[in-house]
Amino acid sequence: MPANLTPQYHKAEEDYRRASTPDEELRCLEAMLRELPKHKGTDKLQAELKQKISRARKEAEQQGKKGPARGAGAGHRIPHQGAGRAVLIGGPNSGKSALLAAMTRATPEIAAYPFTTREPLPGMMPWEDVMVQLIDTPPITGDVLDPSIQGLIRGADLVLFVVDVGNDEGIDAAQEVVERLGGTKTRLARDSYLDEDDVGLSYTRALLVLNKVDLSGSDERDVLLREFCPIDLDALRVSAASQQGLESLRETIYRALDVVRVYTKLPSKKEPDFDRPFTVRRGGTLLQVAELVHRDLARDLKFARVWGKNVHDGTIVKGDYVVHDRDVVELHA
Ligand SMILES: Nc1nc2c(ncn2[C@@H]2O[C@H](COP(=O)(O)OP(=O)(O)OP(=O)(O)O)[C@@H](O)[C@H]2O)c(=O)[nH]1
Ligand SMILES: [Mg+2]
Repeated sequence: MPANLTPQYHKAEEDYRRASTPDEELRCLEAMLRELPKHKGTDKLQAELKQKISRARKEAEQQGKKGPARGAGAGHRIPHQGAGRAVLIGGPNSGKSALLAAMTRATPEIAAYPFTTREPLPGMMPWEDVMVQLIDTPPITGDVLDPSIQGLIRGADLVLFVVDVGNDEGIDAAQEVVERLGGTKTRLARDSYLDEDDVGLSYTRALLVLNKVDLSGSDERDVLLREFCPIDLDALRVSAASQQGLESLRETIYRALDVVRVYTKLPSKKEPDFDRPFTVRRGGTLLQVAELVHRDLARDLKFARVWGKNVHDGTIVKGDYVVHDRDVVELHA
């Protein structure tokens, strides 16, 4: 990779990874080509992008003939909220809705028969002083994959793959989910990234959530799952019913989002607003924080004073300052 790719290029690339329809993929690839600095060092990348665009165009045309694209449907309309989005997926009856109900104030239908959940449903999970958006989804089986789920997975910051280790059927159901997703271009992995060679093949960071550990035999099924199902993900053992492991699940979800919290302070006020931190991805800049506060502020930002563990109190910084967790910034326009 040439070192001089612009932030605009990286943004287009990130949008591409999250694209949920072939049409969107095509638009993002075109944006990447537009944003790519054109010189000798990027010749190879330009050629690769053009090839991908041509392949994506064909896929988009075929999709156009086939009808509704993956990513279409209700899930597409749920706006992003909070510090990040984690999507609960899994086989029928695994306890996705029970987990949503246990960790947020949402009130999904929970029942002992499969296909209870028909539409994606969001809820907000509090963690310390931030909120994380969780989304419950309809079940995935060998035969059924709701078109909205792939779009939700690709657009998620994190996927929670829920497996029922309280019943033998849970292991088979998990295997079906892995196989079903394996036949698509939407895959789960330890990190989110794009396949360099295959157009539209996108990996989303995921955690394995082994649910119903309150039931007997869950330990042995945990071992069975690893033996028979090729899932290379970090796992947590929880129970939506007894609440066991939920505190550590909450924390793991928050940490996996890899965001930092920044508190803003008005120049005219003595105290920062500690109620409502803004969050940006680790490595994010002051300018990104200013954008979250107000678009105009990002445009007009002159400097900021920062208080935090990594700077002297009141240090004056510019928009390119990399913010740290729990920094307090006083923005001056
Ligand atoms: N013992 C026990 N039962 C649970 C637990 N979590 C969920 N259940 C039960 O498992 C059944 C299915 O739970 P749901 O939350 O509806 O499962 P789901 O994954 O949303 O199911 P679908 O919407 O059909 O995909 C219900 O009877 C729940 O009460 C748990 O941790 N322990
Ligand atoms: Mg459900």
